[in-house]
Amino acid sequence: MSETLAGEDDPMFGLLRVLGDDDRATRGVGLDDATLRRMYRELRKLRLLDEKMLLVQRQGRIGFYGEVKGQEATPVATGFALRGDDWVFPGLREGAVMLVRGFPLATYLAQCWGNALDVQKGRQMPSHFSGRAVNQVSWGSVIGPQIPQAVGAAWAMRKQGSDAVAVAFFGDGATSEPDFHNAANLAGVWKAPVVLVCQNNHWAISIPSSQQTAAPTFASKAIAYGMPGVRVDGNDALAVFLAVRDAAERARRGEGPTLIECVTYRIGAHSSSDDPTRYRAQEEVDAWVRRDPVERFRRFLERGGLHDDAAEEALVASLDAEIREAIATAEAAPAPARDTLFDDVYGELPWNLREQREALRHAKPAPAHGG
Ligand SMILES: Cc1ncc(C[n+]2csc(CCOP(=O)(O)OP(=O)(O)O)c2C)c(N)n1
Ligand SMILES: [Mg+2]
Repeated sequence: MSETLAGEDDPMFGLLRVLGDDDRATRGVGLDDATLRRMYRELRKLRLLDEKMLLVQRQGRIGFYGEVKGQEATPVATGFALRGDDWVFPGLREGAVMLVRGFPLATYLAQCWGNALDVQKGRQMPSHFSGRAVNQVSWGSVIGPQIPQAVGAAWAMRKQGSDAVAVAFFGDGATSEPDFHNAANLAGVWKAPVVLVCQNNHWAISIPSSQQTAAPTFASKAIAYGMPGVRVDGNDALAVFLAVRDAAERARRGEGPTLIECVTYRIGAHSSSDDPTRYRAQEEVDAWVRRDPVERFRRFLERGGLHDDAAEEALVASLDAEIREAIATAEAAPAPARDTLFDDVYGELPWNLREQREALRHAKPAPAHGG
């Protein structure tokens, strides 16, 4: 990660960093102390949330969970860099941008249970978060379609006279999908107000990023589409904040898209269904644990006198209580009303579905799970 490449003065080949090797900031980013502390709170919250939700999954209380462990800096920093009217199109691990932008935690987590508190009414796979209230569409299970969707949304906003921008997140693996190329090409040609953020976490399930492309960096793919590319230390929340904020401002000014590569690492498994010990070495994981984005940010705050052990203890206790309460609230919600099955697809329900809805209304309730 810290290795820069030939032509390192070029942002596509260098590595934008704010935190130095000693975890002190090498430049200002224009955030006050209270905001820096809030940023750390969000980073720590995501880490604790993953730990607890993985246990919930292992206890069989939800069917699936996708961790962001090791990659928290990008969703958190992006949440701080965007404006409320911007739109977010996540890849596989950026649901939590929603939390940073004010979406309630219990409602967010209810998505994992697919119950009545879930804004998606139980229609998505667990962990595929979304929230219209904070302009965030759902994760898709399919790799790539969110990228052209973001470009289209960005272009539509521009046509409507808004200066809001769209952000598309996607993994290193997704850059091999046709959708990435179609979207990046169109974004370049149209100068769409979109920020394309590639989370290069070094793995696409069991395929290492070295087998994903022959290009020297993912950021350098920007050349082909006529847009700037920026390679960023994705485990440095302040660097990601700068990169996303600058790219968003550029897009707002009508200067078009930017491709940002966040160089990071998936410390956890691909998902709760994966066993990464089958395909990667523990030494590699350990090397990245030493560059943990949450711990680096903590040390940065400590070096600046903004945090200490007592503050950490209080923070963890407060987050622990907040998360426990949100999980309890989310899990306690009842199943979605059966009628909701027929909502949201048709403006006017066709006769056959009206018949089915009536039949369901008069049917006996299904036996409870396991009954
Ligand atoms: C079109 C498509 N192909 C394959 C898959 C199976 N699949 C799910 S996640 C994944 C890897 C994605 O890797 P990357 O884009 O790097 O994202 P990451 O999981 O590392 O965040 C694959 C191949 C899929 N869901 N959709
Ligand atoms: Mg990946």
